[in-house]
Amino acid sequence: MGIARLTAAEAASLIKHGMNIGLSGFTPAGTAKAVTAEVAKIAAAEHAAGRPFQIGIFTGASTGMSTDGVLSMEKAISYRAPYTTNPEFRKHVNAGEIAYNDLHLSQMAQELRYGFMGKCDIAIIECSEVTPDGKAYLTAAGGIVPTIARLADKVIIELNHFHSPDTKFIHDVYEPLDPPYRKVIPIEKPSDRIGVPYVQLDLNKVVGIVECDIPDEARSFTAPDPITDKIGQNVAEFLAADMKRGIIPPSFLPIQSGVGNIANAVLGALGEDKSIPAFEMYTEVLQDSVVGLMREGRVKFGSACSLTVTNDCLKGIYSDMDFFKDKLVLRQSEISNSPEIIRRLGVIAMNTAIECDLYGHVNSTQICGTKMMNGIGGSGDFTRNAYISIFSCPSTAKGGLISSIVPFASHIDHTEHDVNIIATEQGVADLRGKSPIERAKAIIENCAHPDYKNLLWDYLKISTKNHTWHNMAAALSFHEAFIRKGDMHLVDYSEYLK
Ligand code: 0RQ
Repeated sequence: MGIARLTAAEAASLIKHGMNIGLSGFTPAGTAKAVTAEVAKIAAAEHAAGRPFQIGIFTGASTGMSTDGVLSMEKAISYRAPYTTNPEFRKHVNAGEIAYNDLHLSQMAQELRYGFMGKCDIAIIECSEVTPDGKAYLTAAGGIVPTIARLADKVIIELNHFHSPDTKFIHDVYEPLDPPYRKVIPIEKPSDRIGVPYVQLDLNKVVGIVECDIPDEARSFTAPDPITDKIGQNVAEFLAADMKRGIIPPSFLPIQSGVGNIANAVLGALGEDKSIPAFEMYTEVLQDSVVGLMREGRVKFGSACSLTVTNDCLKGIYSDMDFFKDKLVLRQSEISNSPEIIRRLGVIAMNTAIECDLYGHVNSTQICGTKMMNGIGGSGDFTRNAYISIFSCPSTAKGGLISSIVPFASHIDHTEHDVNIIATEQGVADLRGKSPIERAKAIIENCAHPDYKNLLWDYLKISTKNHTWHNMAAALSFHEAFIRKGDMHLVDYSEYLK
């Protein structure tokens, strides 16, 4: 008999108002796309008929236009977790229309299993191949698939022929047990494999296969510019110096690198700096720059949750699988981002900040403390457990009207206790082993833009000089100046000293 074939519209008709759906994928890589686009059409029709239609979404990380994008536009999402980068979704979240639960990515699968987020009704899983006995081979990401496939009442398979069936060579599928039965996750080096290359589905739950041929929806990057190049160079020189001093072993340590333009540029610079030996990655996303570095022999091995690469890059990997299959492994997000493994391997974590404050608190998510940008993603999983945790960002944003170094972060994702290094195009502040005021001085001296240095020194002068120097009335004065006057340069401390 085999598994039934369904059209995307037939599969979408199984999804009803009030249901929660679980999606494969991690970033737009490997996300189910065909059925959700049809769900958006159902939502539009229901809303036009005056009926409610909204669903909850559980997934690995961000998705793309065919998922978060079209569903947000149709106001069809009531709840979503975790990370997202979609601009449409951002608009609707910041309008207060969607309950968005922004949690550490390593925790997503286990929080579903623990029952923190309610029931997963239907899982939609993108595969490159599925066998008659229910072995599903995933595409460009590991995500949270074994968990949603097990928890959901029904499973829909998107068999996406855009992906090569050779993805079977790069997956290592493993789902841990929950406490009190959880075992050690036996990864001792980035290349260790601990599972099987497929997700075993329960055929009683599988309602059908939707065949499609849809490209992944990863964003392309803006080309590096002099600022991102300089940040990358500063980070690379800092790491090379730490190796020379013996802080990093001569064989180097595995690298994690976050998403976005800056992360991509930092990694490129690291690859070019030949004083750093060829290294391994233990990370959540592999971006285009890493794939190039693998071909050049600068990256020896990449362990990740997803191939968040452009489609050209992805096709390049698929057509060269003999080269890549022993240099790449894709894992579930709770394994790629596992605190246990990150701490054991001594991963060097490199993520991007929106803003950093004088004491090393980092805001990665919310503009001026209120407007969601993307989410914390895996940056917290890595930062908290890293051998060295690095945050980089340009010293200013929006043409210089915003200083990325502020007296007090308007929202804190990573605390002063977890952040070791801040790097901007101006230089690098090494916060390790320093007291709060020593950190503040290092950050102003090395990282702040020259236009903002005096304003930051003046902030310390008007601060109460306890263990942490602050003037609580003026702590958010930079943000207030931007909100009221459109320019952080226009901060006026006299307003707070009356
Ligand atoms: O705005 O898009 O309007 O131009 O933020 O900034 O400089 O292009 O940098 O693409 O690397 O993104 C932190 C958002 C940086 C990202 C963040 C504005 C800036 C621009 C984007 P425009 P850039 P990037 C792994 C780990 C959190 C999650 C994470 C991120 C836009 O890296 O989401 O690290 N990180 N996960 O102008 C106002 C400021 C600003 C600012 C920047 N201080 N105030 N706007 N911008 N700083 C990934 C996963 O977990 C899967």
